Amino acid sequence: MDGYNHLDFLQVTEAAALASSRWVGKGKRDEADLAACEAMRTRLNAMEMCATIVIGEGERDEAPMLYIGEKLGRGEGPNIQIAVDPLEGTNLCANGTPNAIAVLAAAVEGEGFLMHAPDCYMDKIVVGPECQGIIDITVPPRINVRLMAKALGKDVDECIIGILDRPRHEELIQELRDAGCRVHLVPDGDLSVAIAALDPDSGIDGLMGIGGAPEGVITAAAVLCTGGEMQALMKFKDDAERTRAQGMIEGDVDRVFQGEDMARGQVLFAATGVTSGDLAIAGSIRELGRGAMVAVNKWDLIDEDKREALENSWERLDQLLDRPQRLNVSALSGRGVQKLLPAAEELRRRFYLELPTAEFLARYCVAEEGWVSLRMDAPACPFLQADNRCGIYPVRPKQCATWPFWKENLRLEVWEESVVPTCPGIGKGPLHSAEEVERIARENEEWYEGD
Ligand code: VTB
Repeated sequence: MDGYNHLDFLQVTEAAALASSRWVGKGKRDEADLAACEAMRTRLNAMEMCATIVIGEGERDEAPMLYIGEKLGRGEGPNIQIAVDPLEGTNLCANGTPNAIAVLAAAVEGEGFLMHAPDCYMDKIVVGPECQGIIDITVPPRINVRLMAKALGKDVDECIIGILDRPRHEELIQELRDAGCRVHLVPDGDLSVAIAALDPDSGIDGLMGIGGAPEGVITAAAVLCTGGEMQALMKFKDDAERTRAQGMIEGDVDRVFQGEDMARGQVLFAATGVTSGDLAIAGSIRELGRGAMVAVNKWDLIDEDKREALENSWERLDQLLDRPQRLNVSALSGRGVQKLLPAAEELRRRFYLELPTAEFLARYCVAEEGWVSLRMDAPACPFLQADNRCGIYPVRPKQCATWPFWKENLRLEVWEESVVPTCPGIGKGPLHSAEEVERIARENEEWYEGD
């Protein structure tokens, strides 16, 4: 996609990744997906282009944002077709496990092509550049893996194939293992596995198995951009799915699809990690309102090119985290390592109070009727930050951690008159059962009484 600012698209996936990274590990896949969608849509809409979503969150009636056919952009500039997956691996994000990414592929109409795949399954095989020209999805997987081993100059025993962990893959997994191959099972996200397969240094040699067809088209865009090979077969649940596909795809829908049948010409591919890489960490650090120190290991061993790439990513991190302290160290030669502990200590001191108890009590607490509590006269809690978040959240006092489940709040009038109007979290987050609420209140009280 010449003449277009590629970095704009990278910022789109970065924005989506950053937005969803705030939900990493929180068990809320829908919230994470929504955050990614909103961020991605806002960014795309601000770009000078007439864009149409060709692969997105679903059909218009089932997805409010980034649905197939949605027009985005400022309405001037080139006509661009965009395939998006704002959060590929919503479960991975919700569970805090690796491989969740924000991803998109784009093609200027007339210059590039992205297949409009229906939301059905697709059997895929993806390999990196060294295995280009040797795979064939119609032959048994054990044959493909033998050919791959030969091309890679290693034993089958050293080959690693990534596969989605699903019952439908039992036979495939068994066949590969019987052939001596190693299988890397992932709970979700075959697109990330495919990206790893394209990178000769990732340790994954190939992707096999059945995943989503829309993800397959975005994978084909990645293959086109980085080199490597992909072949696929559409898998239909029933005739209705096949008929629908026939209306969307040119040619025989039961043929072997080569990567170029799904993405060809001038195509752009952009992806940003959500649950791995610096952005995810940056997101959670910001979420907690904390500071960060970054240690760059093996600094003295990396070559000029890598140093430059590192400096560039450092600049991004620098903006995201508001100037984190950076240490260049080398665990191998020991250079700079002695600075790590004092720097970590300093960081801790800056973000958590280290005060003798007497001073803490005098500065931040009041004693009333035999109870010691945080003083709220400053004008609010002394630890409330400008962004309305708790400045000492991970170490906040019990009274805050258990609020509003205090015994005195568990009366309807008190709840309605003083808790509901003052607590922005009411009605959000997980639902607690009555027994649980009572248990928290009881424990809270016992804790204070025993104090
Ligand atoms: C596939 C795969 C994706 O979800 O769509 C999968 O391509 C859904 O498969 O990468 P199941 O119906 O078997 O759960 C992902 O793993 C994540 O979006």
